[in-house]
Formats: sequence, C-alpha cells, structure tokens
Amino acid sequence: MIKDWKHLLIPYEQAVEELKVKFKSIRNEYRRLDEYSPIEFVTGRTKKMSSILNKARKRGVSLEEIEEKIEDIAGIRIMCQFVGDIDRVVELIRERSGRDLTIVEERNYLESIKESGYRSYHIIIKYPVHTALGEKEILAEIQIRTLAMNFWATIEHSLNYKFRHNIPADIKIRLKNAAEAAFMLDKEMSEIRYEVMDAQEKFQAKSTLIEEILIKLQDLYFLRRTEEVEEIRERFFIIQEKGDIKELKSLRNQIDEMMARYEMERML
Ligand code: 0O2
Ligand code: 0O2
Repeated sequence: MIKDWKHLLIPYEQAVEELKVKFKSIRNEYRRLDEYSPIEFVTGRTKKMSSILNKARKRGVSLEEIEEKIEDIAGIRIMCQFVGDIDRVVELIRERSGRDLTIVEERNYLESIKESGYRSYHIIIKYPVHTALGEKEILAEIQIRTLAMNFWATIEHSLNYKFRHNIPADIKIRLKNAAEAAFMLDKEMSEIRYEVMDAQEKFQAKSTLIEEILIKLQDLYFLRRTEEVEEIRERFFIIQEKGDIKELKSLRNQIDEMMARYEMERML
C-alpha cells in the first residue's frame, strides 16, 4: 500500500516541476525584453501524503476518489507585485487553456473574500504528464496573489497550524483587520504604480520631443539662417529648463512652420 502512495505522488511532483519552469520562463522572457513582468516569483509544492489523507477524511472522500476530488495535490503559487498584475496572469493562463493545460474551474477570492479574510485567485487545471509509467492527466491548483496577500496568508496559515485550526476569537479578529490592512497596502501601491507609469510616460514623451527639436535645429543650421536659429535655440534652452511639454510642442510646431517657409523661399 505504502509503495502505491509513493507512486501516486510521482506525476504530481513532475507536474509541479514542469509548471514552475513554465511560469518562471514567462517572467524571464519579460525581463529579457526589458518589459515589466506581471509575475514576481513562483513557488510550488506537492501536498504531503498525511495532509492529503487528512483532507480526504474531513471531506468524506474515499481513497479511490482522492485523485479526482483533491484538487491541490499539485500546487503552484504565482506572486505579483500589484493587484492589476493578477488579471494579466489569469489572462496568460486562459490563453494557454486547451493547449498545454486545461482550465477546469476558476475561484475568485479577490471578489468573494473568504470568512478568514483570505484573498487570492485560484485556477484549477488539468495537466498531462508523461512519466516513465505512461501518460497521465492530473489536477493542479494555481494560486495567484500579490506579495501583501501572500504575506498575510503565510502568517495566517502558520497560526492555523499552531492552533490546530482553532484560532482564538480575538486573534481571528486581529487577523481580519490585518487582511484589510494588507488590502489597503495593495490599493496604495496600485495608486503609486499609476503615478510611476504616468511619470515614466511623460518623461518618455518629453525626451522624444527634445530629441526631435534638436534634430530640427540642426537642419535649420544647414539652411544657414543663423540669426533666427540662434533666437530659437535660446528659447529652446529656456523652455527645456522649465520642462513644459505644451511649450516644447509649440516650439516644435514653430520650427516646422519656419522650415516650410524657408523651403518655399528656396524654391521661388
Ligand atoms: P530566482 O530567480 O532566484 O527568484 P526551486 O525548486 O528551488 O526552483 P522552490 O523549491 O519552490 O524552487 O523554492 P522556494 O524556496 O519555494 O522559492 C521559489 C522561488 O521563489 C525562489 O526563486 C525564491 O528566491 C523565490 N522567493 C521566495 N520568497 C520570495 C520573496 O519574498 N520575494 C521574491 N522576489 N522571491 C522569493 P528561484 O527559483 O531561486 O529563482
Ligand atoms: P495547504 O497545502 O496547506 O495550502 P478549503 O480547503 O475547504 O478552504 P477547497 O475547496 O479545497 O477549500 O479549495 P480552496 O479554498 O479554493 O483552496 C484551498 C487552498 O487555498 C488552501 O489549501 C490554502 O492554500 C488556500 N486557502 C484557502 N483559504 C485559506 C485561508 O483562509 N487562509 C490561508 N492561509 N489559505 C487559504 P490547503 O488545503 O489549506 O492546503
């Protein structure tokens, strides 16, 4: 019997290793492209045999039904920096459904927060593994959460272990408050994220404009209109110092008009 238990876990262990590699390589691809990765880090585990048997007993699941009814024997956890990244990761997994994995069920504990205060997005998948014993399709659970949600869940999980799932009422209340605090932290961070992205976009737009103006100024020099160019150049330095995008755009348009005028004069 014990020998059979050992065999039972083999495909699950393989699935965890494969899925970890797959999600870690998505993260690495983003990084190689100098793009922001919605995946911060990935962990995974196979459930211990004793935990599987406990869960089965509590749920009235017979030994024959374990593989069909215990969905998290293989578990993958994907951690994200921001709440918005969770949707992107969910989308990435949905796009793969029907290819190397198949989504069986999605559980949105970000919207339907658990009584304990637990938040995460769970996806149950079917995943084919090719082992030395042949091909087998197993169930696996992917949990997607932010770093703050993970921090909370890790602490709550260890307290559950310490109190054998009977956390005292006062600690339960404090844990719920802590879950709200973690949620607020995520909210604050998301707001900063948009500020940062907004600032980066504006900075990018400004540098592109400045580069454009510098090239146009060089073209003007070639047209040998030194006096006018000097005047524009002086204004450009003042505007650049102020960093006002509207003024920079207006200066660029003025240079464009000037160049069009010079071209006309040359043709006459
Ligand atoms: P990298 O590129 O260093 O992040 P393994 O079998 O060793 O690949 P395993 O057994 O799941 O993975 O290890 P573990 O300890 O659960 O951690 C898995 C990955 O998560 C490791 O990255 C850890 O560095 C990373 N990790 C764990 N906690 C944190 C954390 O709080 N922040 C960050 N950013 N990463 C964390 P790798 O696989 O070594 O890759
Ligand atoms: P492990 O390996 O200790 O993490 P149930 O188990 O009854 O809550 P179900 O239907 O099995 O429900 O699946 P569910 O709730 O979608 O996902 C179960 C897993 O989600 C748990 O696995 C935890 O990892 C995580 N989880 C769910 N609720 C909580 C919670 O209140 N606190 C924390 N810390 N984690 C939670 P297991 O079975 O506990 O296994």
